[in-house]
Amino acid sequence: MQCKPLSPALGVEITEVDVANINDADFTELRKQWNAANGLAVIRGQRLTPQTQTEFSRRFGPLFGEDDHFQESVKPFLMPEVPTIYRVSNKKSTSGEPLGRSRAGSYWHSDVSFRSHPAMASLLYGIEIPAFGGDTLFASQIAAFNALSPSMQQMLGSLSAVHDFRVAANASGSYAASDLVSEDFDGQNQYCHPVVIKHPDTGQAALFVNEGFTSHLQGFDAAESQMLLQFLYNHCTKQEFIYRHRWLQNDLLIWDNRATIHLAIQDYDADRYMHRSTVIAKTPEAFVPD
Ligand SMILES: O=C(O)CCC(=O)C(=O)O
Repeated sequence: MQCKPLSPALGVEITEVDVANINDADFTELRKQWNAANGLAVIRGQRLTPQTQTEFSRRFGPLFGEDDHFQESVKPFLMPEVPTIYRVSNKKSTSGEPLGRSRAGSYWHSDVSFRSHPAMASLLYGIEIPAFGGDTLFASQIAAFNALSPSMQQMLGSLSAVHDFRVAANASGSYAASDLVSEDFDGQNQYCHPVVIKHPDTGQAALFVNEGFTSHLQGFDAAESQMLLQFLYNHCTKQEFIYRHRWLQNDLLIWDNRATIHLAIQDYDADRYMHRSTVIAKTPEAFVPD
């Protein structure tokens, strides 16, 4: 296995590994490299079926689609025969049916942060890639936290934020209203998390708010909450915390939603088709400095 850093803030490129047939020692090493790279691995040249992607993903933990389910309106985009695979695509079948969620992630977010058990790792496998366009941006929320002053870190450490799927659902251009169903808003897609969380493997602190799903800071009035959150959104997406991924066919990206946020750039018309599997996290814990 060869590993090469991708940017100062996050990301490691891994080559010379076949994740469909990875042994335990190499899996342990891969996971170590992933954590050391602040939770983003770009693994090149993989050959994955929906089944082998699911089996590899399960090594990280239980998956959405089997141990838990996504919000209801995601259902049409799951592979009927392999419901652990969420299809992300702008393609349509010959009869005009969407072959995946189009415009998925067109805002900064951490996957499923609106649940008590949000996403831990997301694994996105690039099957059809435009010749240019359709890059994905990742921002390290560990680097973003570390760059704040000690006073700001301490203040944020005592705060909690409500995450709510409604925020993305109501944002213009993100979801077609026709995709949404009433079960999306039955209460299970809203949860209050600490603003600074502790990574369970590394003990590092990371900011845990995102423009896509965070609705407000607990205990503040609307204007105060809006002001503080806007400061954080501007801060946590600064250029120095970002890696921009230009996809190659057969790339498998693994990102840690407890350490990163991401945004998919919607600047292409060419066909793009990807398979995502999503590992369920434990409920994040607040970071408490020593
Ligand atoms: O299409 C992409 O590059 C990323 C999609 C996304 O944001 C997601 O799957 O959460």
